[in-house]
Amino acid sequence: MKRRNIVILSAVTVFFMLNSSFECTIFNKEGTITPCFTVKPSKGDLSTVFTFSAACTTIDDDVVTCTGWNYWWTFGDGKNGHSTVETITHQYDASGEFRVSLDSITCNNGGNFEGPYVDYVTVEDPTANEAPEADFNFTPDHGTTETVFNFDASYSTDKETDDDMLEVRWDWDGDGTWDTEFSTEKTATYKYAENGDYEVKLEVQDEQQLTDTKIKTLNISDCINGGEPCAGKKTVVYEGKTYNTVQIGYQCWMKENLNLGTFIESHIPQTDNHEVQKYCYENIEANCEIYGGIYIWNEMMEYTNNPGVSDICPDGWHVPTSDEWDELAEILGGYEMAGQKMKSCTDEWNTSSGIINTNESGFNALPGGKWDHNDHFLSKGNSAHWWTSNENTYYTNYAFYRGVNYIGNSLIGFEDIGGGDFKSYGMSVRCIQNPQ
Ligand SMILES: [Ca+2]
Ligand SMILES: [Ca+2]
Ligand SMILES: [Ca+2]
Repeated sequence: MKRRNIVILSAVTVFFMLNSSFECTIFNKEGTITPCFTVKPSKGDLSTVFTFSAACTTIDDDVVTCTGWNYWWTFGDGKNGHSTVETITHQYDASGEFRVSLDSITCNNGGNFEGPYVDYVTVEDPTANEAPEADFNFTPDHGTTETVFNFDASYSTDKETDDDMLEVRWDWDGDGTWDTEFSTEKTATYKYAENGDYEVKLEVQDEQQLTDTKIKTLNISDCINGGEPCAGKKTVVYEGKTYNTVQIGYQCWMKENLNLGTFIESHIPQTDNHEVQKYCYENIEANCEIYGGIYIWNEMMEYTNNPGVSDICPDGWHVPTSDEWDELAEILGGYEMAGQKMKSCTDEWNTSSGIINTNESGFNALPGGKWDHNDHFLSKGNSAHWWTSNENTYYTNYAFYRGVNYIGNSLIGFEDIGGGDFKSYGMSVRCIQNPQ
């Protein structure tokens, strides 16, 4: 605008130079009028009444003989205006950028200024601008209170506003209060102080202040869900069911309990009948899909006693021996803390103890409970129990097992003289791959 003013002032000077030879008494001095106008607002839409004011025009004190001024306007939309006061209003019936000029200021008793003085107004059609579309990503997709999350709103788009002019703001904790001001910076980091499910809200604003929001949920928990599948063997298909694998140290385990054989109700004994039979918790077969089958020790060992050799796990796999369970405990930092790293972070577990499961190992132990030979199903939600392939050699109607409980962080299963449990009890079976 400044540049235009300079051009116009030169025109004014030329005008007075040309007129100085006229017999015009009211302009008795060159350059006595410096034309100017302002417009408010400078930008609007079809409903906006624009006010143009020539109040910024300066008229030299020497010009005193004028009995009344006239202001002559052109609004740039083919319409003209005349006012006897400094201001005039105008409304547009189409959108666009309009060249407005104060063409001349004339005096009733002769003499005039001829401009023009020019400015521009922008009239926007609200239907011509569409709201932006908000979108964002964050990494990692879940974490703990130690995790620094990276948020990226650059997936947001707008038809009219350039990406780098779009403004964004965040409500990371979903409390309804914006945690940042609007900014064109699309990436940000945030760390959560407490566990929970959070609704992350992004608002995007275009240059015409149209907005859009996007909400995504983010979970903060102590759950780590570690563990990678075993190299070259992500899954094992066995008798029509697919089992995932997980590498824990140098051991390769199935990630789920074995769910093999024919479901029978628990009042019917599992017997040496050349058919694998299973119980399902509370005699509900769907529980076998979640927690695996429940087997008495002899059924699991195929009525032999060859630890690590003969059992119902598939070829290349076997029921872990006591030693292999010991090795697992050692890999996970000892029996006292292994259980926490083995238990799933899922809500099958009784949480009343306040113990936090991390599943750091990826073993993903679910609380499938067990069955006793008085035909009671026990402890689903509270504990998991897996057989070892070793019997108690002092009390040979006993065999050893391992377990985890909702109350503690340990992997349990004492192998002293009285250790283990009746072979005629029913427990879960987890298979481990044969040493490679
Ligand atoms: Ca837009
Ligand atoms: Ca907030
Ligand atoms: Ca059987």
